[in-house]
Amino acid sequence: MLVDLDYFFAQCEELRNPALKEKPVVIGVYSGRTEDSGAVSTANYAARKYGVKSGMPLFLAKRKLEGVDAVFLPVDHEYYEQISDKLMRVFRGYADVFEQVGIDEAYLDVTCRVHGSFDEAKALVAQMKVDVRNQVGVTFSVGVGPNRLVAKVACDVQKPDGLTIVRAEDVNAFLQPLPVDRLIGVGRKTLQRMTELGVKTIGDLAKFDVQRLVEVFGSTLGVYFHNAANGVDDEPVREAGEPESVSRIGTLKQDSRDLTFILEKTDSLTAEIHGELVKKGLSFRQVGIIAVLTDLTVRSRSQTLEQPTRTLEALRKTVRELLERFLEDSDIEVRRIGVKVSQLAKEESVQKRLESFFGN
Ligand code: TTP
Ligand code: MG
Repeated sequence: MLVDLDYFFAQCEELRNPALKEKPVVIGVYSGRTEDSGAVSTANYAARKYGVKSGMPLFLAKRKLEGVDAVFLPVDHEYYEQISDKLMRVFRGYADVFEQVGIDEAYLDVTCRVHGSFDEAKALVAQMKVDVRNQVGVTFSVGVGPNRLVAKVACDVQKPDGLTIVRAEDVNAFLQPLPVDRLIGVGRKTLQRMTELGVKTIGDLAKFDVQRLVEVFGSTLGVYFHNAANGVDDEPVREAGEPESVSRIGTLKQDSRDLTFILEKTDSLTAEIHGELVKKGLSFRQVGIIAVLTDLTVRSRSQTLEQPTRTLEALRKTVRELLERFLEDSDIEVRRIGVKVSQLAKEESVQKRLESFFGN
């Protein structure tokens, strides 16, 4: 799920001065040249009714609120950071894996603790809303989906104090009618280009020839847009500051395609990798091997496990399976062999996942 605080800076101001709740409130970044030069940082929903928006010049916001009993305040970042820290601590407690992505936004992977059930996710959000109201006193909106991308788009659909749940089977019906700039990465320039191509909705983009997209936007973006429009996103939620992967590679004493011989090498690589994971308290969910062959071509194979794990046994078993399959497919000898683990997460969250999984 994605959680995003409602009109965050302005809501923080309401928190320390509840009398503001009755009025349109505009938070401004004052550039200081003249009294009204600067831009709107955010505004509460009462002010938004008058057409005030983030990024708008302050003088324009003032004009829109002329004759209205509105309040204009300068940003107080330090105070908002304090509230944000408090909120993030609460949110973190509801996640298997937690990733803060902005001062008022965070992704929560809750898959294990809700046993993959959207109904349980809904109940979890209800509990979280009460908890945050009691502990901090603010409201937020939530999007729940089968992946990050869908959760993010869902969160923007209903605000403030919203909750939008999009189940796996409803992803396409949900995304298709929405304007294409609801997708992350479709900014003003991209939107313009897409409009020229006749792409208005996410559905238009999903149907658009992927080859053409690659020609227009390059392969990385082109493929991303195609996948995103189809609701496809494999990015894991990741704790900040953790490496994305740990890997080791080594050269065989002699070129070989003998399983036992190569396993001797991978066993020492997996031992090193495992040591590093233990030191950092990380679990892994994806295992890959990479082989440099005698003709210097590079091949790789990978596998995602059903559960995150941290045992050396599981790592070795998966490496062995990958290697067996690889050797069946290839008749060229291996010169160098590497092992990589990814989709890493803090051990404690695995513990929590297991606890919630076994219901204690
Ligand atoms: P947002 O979450 O984009 O906006 P919001 O929380 O004010 O409103 P919403 O209810 O739609 O989520 O941004 C979080 C904070 O970041 C926002 O309160 C102020 C700041 N911000 C700016 O300073 N300038 C900007 O242009 C935007 C978009 C946000
Ligand atoms: Mg917000």
